[in-house]
Amino acid sequence: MTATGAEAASAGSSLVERVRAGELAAIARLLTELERLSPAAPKLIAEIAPFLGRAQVVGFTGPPGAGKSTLVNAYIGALRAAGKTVGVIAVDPSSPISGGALLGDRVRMNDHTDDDGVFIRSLASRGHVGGLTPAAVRMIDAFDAAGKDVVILETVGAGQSEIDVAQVADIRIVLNAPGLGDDIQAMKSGILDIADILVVNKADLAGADKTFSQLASAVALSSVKANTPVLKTVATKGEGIAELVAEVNAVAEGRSETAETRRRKRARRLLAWAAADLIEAQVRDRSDPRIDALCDNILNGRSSPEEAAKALFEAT
Ligand SMILES: Nc1nc2c(ncn2[C@@H]2O[C@H](COP(=O)(O)OP(=O)(O)OP(=O)(O)O)[C@@H](O)[C@H]2O)c(=O)[nH]1
Ligand SMILES: [Mg+2]
Repeated sequence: MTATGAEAASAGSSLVERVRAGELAAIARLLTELERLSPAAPKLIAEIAPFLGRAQVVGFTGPPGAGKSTLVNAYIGALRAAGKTVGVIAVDPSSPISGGALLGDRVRMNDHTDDDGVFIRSLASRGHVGGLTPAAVRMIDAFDAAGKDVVILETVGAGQSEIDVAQVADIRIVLNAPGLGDDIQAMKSGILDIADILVVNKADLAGADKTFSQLASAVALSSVKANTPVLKTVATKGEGIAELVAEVNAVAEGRSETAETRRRKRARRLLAWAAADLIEAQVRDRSDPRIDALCDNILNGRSSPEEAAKALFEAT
C-alpha cells in the first residue's frame, strides 16, 4: 500500500490532530469510533473536549419522501456560498416505506460529494450501544471537533427514537409536502411540537396550498409555538432557500445562546431520557414494598399516578 501525501505527512500524529488538520480519513475514523463507542472512544472524547462548542446543529425532520435530503442539498449550497463548512448526519430510517434511503440521501445530496467542505455520513437507526440519540450526539461532537461550522441532522419523523434524535438539534426544521398520505394528521404526533420552523416543500405541486394552510392552522391551534414561521420551498429548484437561511439565522439570533450552552442542553436531554428509562425499568420490575404501597394508593383512589410518582421520586 502506498501512503498518500496527507497520510505520510500525518504519520505519527494522533487521530485527533489529524482530524483538526481536516484529514478526511481521520474524520471518518473518528466518526466511526464515536458512533460505535469503541474501546478507544472514551480517550478520543476526552481529547476532543477542548475543541468543542462551535458548531450549530440544524435538524431537518419530516415524513418519508417529503424532500428532506433534497432540501438539505440546497441548504448546504447556501451554507457553502456563505463560506461555511458542513457535516451531515443522515439517520437511515430503515423503514419499508423509504427502503434504500441511505442511498437516496447520498444521491439527493450529490451536488456536494466532491467538496471537501462537506462531509456526509449515514447513521443506521438501530443497533447502537446506549441508543441512537447518544450516538448521534457523539457524531455531532466529532464534526464539531473537525471544525465544521454547521452540522445537519436529517431524520424521518416516524418513530419515537427519530423524534428524540431530531430534538437534539439546536434549530429544528420540520417539513411536510403535499401528496404524502394527505394531511398533517399523517405526521407523527409530537413532531410538530418540536419545530422552530415549518416548511412546506414541493410548493410547486398541486395541494401545496392545502398543506400550507393545515400547517398554519396547526400553529394557530396546537401546542406548536404561536410565532413559528411557516415557509414554502421547492427544494429541487432551490426556491425558498434564502428565506429558510434567513429564518434559521433569525431563530439563532433570537436565542443568543453560546455553543457551550447548547452542548449542555444536549447533555441534559440525554440525561433526562436515560433517567426516565432507568426509573421506568425500576418501577416496573423491582420488588419493593414502597412501590407496592404506592400501587395500592393508585388502585384504591387515594392518589393519582402523578401524585404517587412524585412521592416516589421525592423519597429517593
Ligand atoms: N416536485 C418536487 N419534487 C421534489 C421536491 N423536493 C424533492 N422532491 C422529490 O421528492 C422525492 C423525495 O425526495 P428526497 O429528498 O429523497 O426526500 P426525503 O424526505 O429525503 O426522503 P427519505 O430520506 O427517503 O425519507 C425525490 O424524487 C425528489 O426529487 C420539490 O420541491 N418539488
Ligand atoms: Mg432523505
